[in-house]
Amino acid sequence: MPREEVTPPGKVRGLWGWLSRSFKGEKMRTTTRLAGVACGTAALLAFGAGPALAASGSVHANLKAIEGNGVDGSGTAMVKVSGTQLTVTMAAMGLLADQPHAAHIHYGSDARHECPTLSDDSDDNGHLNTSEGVPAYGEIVVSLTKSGDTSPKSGLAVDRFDTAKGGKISYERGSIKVSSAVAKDVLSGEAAVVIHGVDYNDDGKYSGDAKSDLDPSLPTEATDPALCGVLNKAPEGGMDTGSGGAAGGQNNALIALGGGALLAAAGSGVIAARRTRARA
Ligand SMILES: [Cu+2]
Repeated sequence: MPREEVTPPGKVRGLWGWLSRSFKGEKMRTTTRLAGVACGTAALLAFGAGPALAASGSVHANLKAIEGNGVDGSGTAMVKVSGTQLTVTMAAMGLLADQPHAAHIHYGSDARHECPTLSDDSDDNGHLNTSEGVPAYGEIVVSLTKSGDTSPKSGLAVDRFDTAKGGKISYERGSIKVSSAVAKDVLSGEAAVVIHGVDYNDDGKYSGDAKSDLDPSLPTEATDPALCGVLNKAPEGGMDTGSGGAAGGQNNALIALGGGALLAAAGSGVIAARRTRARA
């Protein structure tokens, strides 16, 4: 019975036997066997080199008012990364009501990975425009539109951004496709969420003679940054209820176990536990 010779040992034997009986012929059997080998290799790689292959996890930002831009607001943002898909949840308040607010994830490999301060006000006008913030937070890498394209090209797609009804934004969007490089940058803890749109003259709309540094057809109020927060790997103090060490202890234990891979695998669970605790 030469055909029996290709039957592999062990647990898969039953399945293999079924497959062999189902698909008569050497060619199909060879293909099936090769597929089995490929799966085995993939599984080995996934467990052996997890963090390098599987870019998954969550980052979180506390959004704070940009210095000099007259916004009395705040917010939070959470970005869940699964491979090359992002799910972004964002909540903010204190924004100019009922006007479109461009919002982005910014990143620059040579940026400072922080939110700008008045020391970045290179034209010394007392406000920070979007360009003046770039040395701090980098360029747009994802546009947080409500529909359609989410690439940097949609950075000023004002008709597709949230209009902050009552000054509040409550945003959630999943399946935001990014490159693996952007996914990695977002997970690095060095990207930032920026919500734009301010009202220097308090007239309830985007107005004034100063033109936007991004699009001269718009007033600078429409595009100057309002809120900003760096997407950290762990929630900042503000999210922590102070109950202390359980989540941190869990992290430490995982690190002690030697596990970048283990930590990455457990990451989403740890974050979920923290969120639950923070809300409690
Ligand atoms: Cu932006």
